[in-house]
Amino acid sequence: MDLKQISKNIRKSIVKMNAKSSASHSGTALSTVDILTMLYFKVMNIDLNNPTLKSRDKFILSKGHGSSALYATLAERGYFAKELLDGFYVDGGKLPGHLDKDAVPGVEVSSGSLGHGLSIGVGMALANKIDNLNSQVYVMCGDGELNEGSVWEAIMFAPHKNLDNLTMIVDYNKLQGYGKTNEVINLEPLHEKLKSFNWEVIEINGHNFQEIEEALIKKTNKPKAIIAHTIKGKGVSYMENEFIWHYKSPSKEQLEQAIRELS
Ligand SMILES: Cc1ncc(C[n+]2csc(CCOP(=O)(O)OP(=O)(O)O)c2C)c(N)n1
Repeated sequence: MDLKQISKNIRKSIVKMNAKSSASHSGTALSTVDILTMLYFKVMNIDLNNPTLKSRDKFILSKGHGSSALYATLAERGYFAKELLDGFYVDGGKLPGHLDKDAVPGVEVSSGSLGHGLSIGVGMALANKIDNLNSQVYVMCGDGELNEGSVWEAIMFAPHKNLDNLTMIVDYNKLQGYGKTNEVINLEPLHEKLKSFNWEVIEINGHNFQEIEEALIKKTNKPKAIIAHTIKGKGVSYMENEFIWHYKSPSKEQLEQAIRELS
């Protein structure tokens, strides 16, 4: 399986979807892609013949405004037909702008209001323990999302319940909705903070497949936090690290350039 090719396909779908619907959040979606690719194509225990099997691993995209990335990944993996991606965020379409678990196959949790995904993941991981299920729960949060106090309640609770079946991935792209994360509310020293809350903390380059895989499969006896250093807009030169692509939608010419670069 060529993970590099898969992630390129997903990135192409994302820019097409956002261009077609004039939607925001292209940069948001693009920073997550290599991690989503590794989860859905190599690491997670999922069965497309039985996608709601109780013992499946679960992924929650808590930064639900990056929905186009999860939809594109689920379609690439075969949860639904790729044609459905044309109905992203448009009248009559089947894929809502923010994630809705009741509308789209494979979406585990509705999100978009930031700050809730980790608490839901904690609940799922705790339920797996109670049910003696050997399943993993993965939650991806944005760095700006970590400004929400509710996230830190979940960060306190997970080690209290020894949730070694829970992984939080921080998509640390250093930008958020209104500026740079270190200027809005600085998270640093994030590694030390999470460690002091009794999490196992691993820092990686969130675009390096080997580092992503090693971090995801590493067994720990505590909840695991992966601080993934990423680039907002990764893969499309004019979007990389450019704050404005939190909001802008690619024009026809910009879409063509993006597709050329990703081909
Ligand atoms: C509770 C809540 N408050 C505010 C917003 C508006 N909002 C949407 S995206 C965003 C910034 C998120 O930044 P980050 O988590 O770093 O995600 P990124 O897009 O940079 O990956 C904000 C504040 C929201 N969706 N939910």
